[in-house]
Amino acid sequence: MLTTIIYRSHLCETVPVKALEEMVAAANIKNGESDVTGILLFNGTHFFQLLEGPEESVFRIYADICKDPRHYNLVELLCDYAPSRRFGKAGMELFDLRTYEREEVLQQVLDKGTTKYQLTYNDRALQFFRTFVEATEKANYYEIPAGDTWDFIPDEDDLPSGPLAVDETADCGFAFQPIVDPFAREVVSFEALIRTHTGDSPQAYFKAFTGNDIYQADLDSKKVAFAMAGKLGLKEQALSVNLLPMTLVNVPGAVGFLLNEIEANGLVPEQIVVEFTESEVISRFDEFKDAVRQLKSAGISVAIDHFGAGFAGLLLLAQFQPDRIKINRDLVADVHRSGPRQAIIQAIIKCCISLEILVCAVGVEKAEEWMWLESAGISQFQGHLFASPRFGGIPAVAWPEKKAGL
Ligand code: FMN
Repeated sequence: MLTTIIYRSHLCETVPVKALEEMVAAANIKNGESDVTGILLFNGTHFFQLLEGPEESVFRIYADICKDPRHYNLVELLCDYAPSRRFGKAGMELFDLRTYEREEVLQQVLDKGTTKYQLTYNDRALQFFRTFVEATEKANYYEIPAGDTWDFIPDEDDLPSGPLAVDETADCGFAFQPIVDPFAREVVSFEALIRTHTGDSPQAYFKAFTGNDIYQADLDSKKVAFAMAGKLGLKEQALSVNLLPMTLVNVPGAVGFLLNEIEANGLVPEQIVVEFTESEVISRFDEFKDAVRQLKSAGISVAIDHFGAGFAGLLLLAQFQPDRIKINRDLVADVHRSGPRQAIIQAIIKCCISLEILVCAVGVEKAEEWMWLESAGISQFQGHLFASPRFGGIPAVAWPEKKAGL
């Protein structure tokens, strides 16, 4: 199937521009043999390339290009299919934008077109060319250093002394995972993640319940969460717990129960954040709104977890504004390499800035993801890169340290 990939990248400082000619000559032969066309633009700093041809060949060549150490910060902007080739000539062509007038280079690209009437500016691929040539998106190119610029070393000295807060007699247990602000070197809050009493998964815990019992179990488990948090001495930071929206609707006196348990364990409502999952919010919106009203009037904050997972989208923020949102891990994964993920996260951030909603990125596993998100304006992170959940206790945080000599 005829496939088009467009990406943008940054030339390494150590690579002389002259060396590009040789690379293009070799690529011209390789592309020609694979029936692939590569139109490469270079503006003195950044590359922009369109690859077009049979799917398997385009993916193979693109995989080689991604591994090429002569460039970095490669961001895939488009991966699409087309009925016919935009650019007939297989091979490779380099346009050095410094030697062309802007309009001229676009015209040159259009002149490569197989059938000119197809190359209209309605075409997304062509629009990407125009945007790159006109440099209108440049403010959004976050130039992040290589991931190995940083060491992430767990700070064991930070660990509280004393035993883990596991209660053998309770039905369930909790693992605690910090949400951190790495530049401030600060733990801003903890999330209590439900487990069985032996530390097994949430699914293993909830599978014992059917029907409405699940809501009672959901609520009762918070007694254990607050007791463990109290024992662990989480007095300063915020504490997030997850709740099904229907728990507040179905279990009479649920908010009163939460407030009692919060107080009984030396905590205050203002430090508690109740997280609702985006999908559950959407399927029961009216009930959810009522539950939120009750929580907010008790002083408890509300967060939407898994935001952007595809159930609600930004419309949710028109209907209800939480105190914070947690961006879904599927959006965060490899964000530094993906134009679409970057565009969506930037839109979420922009919205949340206007609405004064705090944004946290969840599931951060790579230094590059963290650096890109930090450049985009996020300062709170949760993920294995910094700390994995620890059953019954608080894990050590691996704060980023710049490697010596970098
Ligand atoms: N190699 C290609 O075969 N086709 C290309 O279109 C192509 N474009 C490239 C664009 C840039 C910006 C850079 C830095 C490299 C490009 N390369 C291209 C080179 C590949 O990354 C890689 O070096 C090459 O495929 C290795 O080929 P070989 O294993 O046959 O030597």
